[in-house]
Amino acid sequence: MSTRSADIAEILGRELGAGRVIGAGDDRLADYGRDETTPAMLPEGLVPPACAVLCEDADEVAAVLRICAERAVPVTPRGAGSGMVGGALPVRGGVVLSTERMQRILEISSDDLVAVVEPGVITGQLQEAVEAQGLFYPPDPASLAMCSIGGNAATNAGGPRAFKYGVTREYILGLDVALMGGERLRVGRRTAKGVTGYDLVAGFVGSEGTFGVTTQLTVKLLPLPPGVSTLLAVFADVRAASDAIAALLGRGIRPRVLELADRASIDHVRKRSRYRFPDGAGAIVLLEVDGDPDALDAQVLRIGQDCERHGALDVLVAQSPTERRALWEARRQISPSLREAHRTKINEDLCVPRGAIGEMLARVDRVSAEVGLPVAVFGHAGDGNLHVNLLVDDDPADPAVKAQIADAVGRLFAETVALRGTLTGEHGVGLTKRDHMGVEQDERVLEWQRRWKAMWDPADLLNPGKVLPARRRACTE
Ligand code: 2HG
Ligand code: ZN
Repeated sequence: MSTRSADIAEILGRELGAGRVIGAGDDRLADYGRDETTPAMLPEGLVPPACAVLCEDADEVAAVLRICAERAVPVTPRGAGSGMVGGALPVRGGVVLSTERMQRILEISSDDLVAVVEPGVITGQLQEAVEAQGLFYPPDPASLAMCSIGGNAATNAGGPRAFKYGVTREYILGLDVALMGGERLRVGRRTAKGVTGYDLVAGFVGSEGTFGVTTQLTVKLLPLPPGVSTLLAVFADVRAASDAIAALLGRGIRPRVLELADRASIDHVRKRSRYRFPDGAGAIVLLEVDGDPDALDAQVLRIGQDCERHGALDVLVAQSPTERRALWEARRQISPSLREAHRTKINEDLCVPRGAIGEMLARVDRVSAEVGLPVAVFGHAGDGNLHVNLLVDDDPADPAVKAQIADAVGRLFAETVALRGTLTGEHGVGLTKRDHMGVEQDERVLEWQRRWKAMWDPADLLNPGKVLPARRRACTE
């Protein structure tokens, strides 16, 4: 049975209650056709949603997936809408299924070191709730004040602390998911270890809402580190900073955070920042260590001395929790301040092997100069994960500017892969990188992924058009 998209809002309203459905004519619907993705990065011809459904529990999620599957209506799952690659934007219209109202923290167990949560829980709120009990949920995407744990699982989000603690996948033990058609599954476990069967959790995490919709997560917690100390090393330029990073990594130094920002990023964020970055800073490296408070001072001193030995012009240690917060606030404001200052920012989150960070930065500079687009680079340098932002002030719809952007992005991806890197370290593929997947992955690898997707969603109705590019040729091998 096929249903006109106009009718689906009415059918879902009848099933779930009108209060759950935002349909055509409601101003709020436009919000469900956009997220934090730069519009110029999106392909043309996206069909906006016919309606958005604000589900309140797993039964409602399953009902939406059943009703839409029966009527061949596409469904685009959505968390908090903080994604930067268009992963939660409908391509073929249909229904946006939002989990934003599923916000309950169902359990925090200090005995088992787990929390059980609904997908709409805001990541920063989960962190506060567990920290109040002396526990720790490490993944910290820069958007943690607004992003949701379900969206983090869908994209396998990272963040600064991934350097020491790893990304979201390492903290998801178990998932309840609803599949297109309405079937519900519980995958994974609650235990610290477990190897029973294939690791379906690992497959669902990072599948960008194309396999199923998460309705509950069991996440792993750690004891809260008793002390934290943050320091800022200032360098003459990004080259000096990346040489120092290489030297620190080579010496086996493992802070929990090792972030880099270049001059352009620092200069942009000054306007929005309470933290006063030293005048003329050409690059900064933000480091943070945690652990036994009695041992932290010595650790910080050693790292500071190492930074100085490797070219830092200055090393500043945050003297109070307020100063530390201001520093982090400034770091998290880099992305919004770049966006605010330019007509368009094209943000890629390239990731190269740690040993290639310096070379990648040099290649980024070369691409920027050759293509004629200024660039700001910052991010999770300890992981080789660089947020390369092309800053565009001309009209991105102008065909010449469009071609310039496409040229720059194509070259950045080619350089990344040439250095044995990967196109996205944490933001995901979504729509913006979908058609570049072939630069990194073999057609046969893509084909196996298409088969995997088809296993969960044979009619291609759940978040269609994401992650995997259209088939280029029949796969015969
Ligand atoms: C960050 O680390 C985010 O601040 C955003 O991942 C990155 O805008 C960006 O390029
Ligand atoms: Zn980031």
